[in-house]
Amino acid sequence: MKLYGSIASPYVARVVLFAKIKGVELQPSEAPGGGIKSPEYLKLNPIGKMPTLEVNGQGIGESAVICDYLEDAYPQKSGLPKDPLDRARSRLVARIVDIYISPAIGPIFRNMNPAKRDTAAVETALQDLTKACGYIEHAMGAGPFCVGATPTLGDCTLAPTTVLVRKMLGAGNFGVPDPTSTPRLQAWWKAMEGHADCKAILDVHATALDAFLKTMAGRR
Ligand SMILES: N[C@@H](CCC(=O)N[C@@H](CS)C(=O)NCC(=O)O)C(=O)O
Repeated sequence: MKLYGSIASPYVARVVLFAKIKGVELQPSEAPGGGIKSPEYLKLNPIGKMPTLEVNGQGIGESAVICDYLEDAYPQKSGLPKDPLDRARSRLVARIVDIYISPAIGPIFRNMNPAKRDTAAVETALQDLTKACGYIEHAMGAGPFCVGATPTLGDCTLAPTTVLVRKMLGAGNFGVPDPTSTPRLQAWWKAMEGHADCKAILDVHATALDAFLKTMAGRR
């Protein structure tokens, strides 16, 4: 089994975190053929995005589906809570990240440069982002993690995205309060940082993301 992609990607970092909390060691490596648009990579994953998990020569794309696969293939240690309602909460956090937070990140990411900013697009995206963080808080159960006392799927999905949101809002001078800094989300983040395995992966992710954002800023 091989994971392709860069740890700078929140989608790749999610899979690495999820594998780790399940006791599966999974480090990403460079895409075959030299990149995610190479014919070799596209054969495994025609979507041409990272990550891809290669299992027995077959490619599985989409980070959420890769996490589902890992949960099915490595059931010994679950990455979801035990209680059905708690499982739903953890999955709901992950779903909200994918369908409400991620779409709001795109316009913010493309408008980091204040001199070339589409302010209307940014304003809408920031409002969507703030609303989505509210949905996340509503989906969360008793903490300190998204659901309970240990990290599960929701945490692994939310954490790298939170890193990205904080870095973008910090670097872009958007003049809005960080929607991930509410008391519940701060308590959640503190729990993530207090979890040695999660912190180690999030630190590597954050460093790689810094380098990526610096490269992108140089092109704007
Ligand atoms: N829905 C996909 C999104 C993956 C994604 O957008 N990955 C980005 C990196 S963060 C990518 O590969 N972008 C390259 C491209 O779109 O060409 C997933 O969950 O895996």
